[in-house]
Amino acid sequence: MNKPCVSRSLWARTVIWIVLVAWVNAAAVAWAGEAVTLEPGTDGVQRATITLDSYSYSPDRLTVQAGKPVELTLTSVTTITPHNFIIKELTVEQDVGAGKTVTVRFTPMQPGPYLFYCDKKLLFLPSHREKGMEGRLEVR
Ligand SMILES: [Cu+2]
Repeated sequence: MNKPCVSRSLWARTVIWIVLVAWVNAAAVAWAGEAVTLEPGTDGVQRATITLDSYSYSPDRLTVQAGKPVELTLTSVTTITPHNFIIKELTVEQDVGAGKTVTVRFTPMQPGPYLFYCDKKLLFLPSHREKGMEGRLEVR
């Protein structure tokens, strides 16, 4: 009578362990972010869609070519929290309301690394950027 119980509990523990390991690995992948290289379309525009969540951009590493227009579709998947998308050196600043999708267009002329981030914050709390809402645009 005891044996099946022991093996059942062992099995349950193994399943829980596997789920935990899978969950931790999935989280690690999310933290590592995603990198994409944009290819110009037939019209010469380099397009990508970025998903905004609290507090991340996905993908959060983009590589583009200098001198060609970049068009980013920014899609927020939050229900309440508003975000934005800022590249200070390129004078890009775009608000993205909760659950909204907006496009932002700019043409980077100067090769180099640029950071994009969200500077939203609640009064005394850290900004979204400080919570990790930051990405990198590599202009080549
Ligand atoms: Cu934000």
